[in-house]
Amino acid sequence: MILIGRYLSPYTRRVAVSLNVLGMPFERRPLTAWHNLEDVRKVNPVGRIPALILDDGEVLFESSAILDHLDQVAGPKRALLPPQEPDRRADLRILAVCLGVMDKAAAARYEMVMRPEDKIHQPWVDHNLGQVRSGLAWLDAHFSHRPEGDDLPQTVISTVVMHDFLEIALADHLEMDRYPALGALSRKWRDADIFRATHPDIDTKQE
Ligand SMILES: N[C@@H](CCC(=O)N[C@@H](CS)C(=O)NCC(=O)O)C(=O)O
Repeated sequence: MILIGRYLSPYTRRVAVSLNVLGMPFERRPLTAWHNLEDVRKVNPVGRIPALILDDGEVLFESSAILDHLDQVAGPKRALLPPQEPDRRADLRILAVCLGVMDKAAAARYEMVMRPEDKIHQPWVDHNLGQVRSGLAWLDAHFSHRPEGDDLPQTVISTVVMHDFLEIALADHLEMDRYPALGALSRKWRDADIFRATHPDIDTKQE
């Protein structure tokens, strides 16, 4: 399998960590829509990362659709998202907030980095950051009630990846110490090999 995308993308990275957790080997091409749009369009008509090229050449895109396929291949006992209700919908709720925070963080960041400085619309940045903060507060309350475990379900993988992304991409705009349960979860996992092997620094060092 070949994973297309850079690890600064939390969507790409959650797929990479999941592949590692499931013990599924993969190669990676660290492309982005900004530097390699034509190549990214060849694997995703919308021109976004991640995409996963399967061994038979079929291409999957959208991180949730890719992860759904990996869970199907892994089977119900190893799947990272519970296959049965009510656990499944409970975890999908958490993932919806986690992905919403990623989307809103990306929107705030794009507004700040893609526009000329005099065209940045600060109310739109603030709007998105407000949504990031309220999503983080909800997730922090959730994880403060969750018993510490050594398992790595998709909810934990995506939350740790999302937390790292915010610390790298929006550290000057968010007060991450307001979310102690998320900080504790991140500290517990971020140095584990399975996360370190996909740290965004890996791509920076390749440049
Ligand atoms: N919902 C998508 C989001 C993917 C996404 O937004 N990827 C970003 C990188 S973090 C991208 O390729 N952006 C380029 C663009 O939107 O032009 C997923 O879960 O895969």
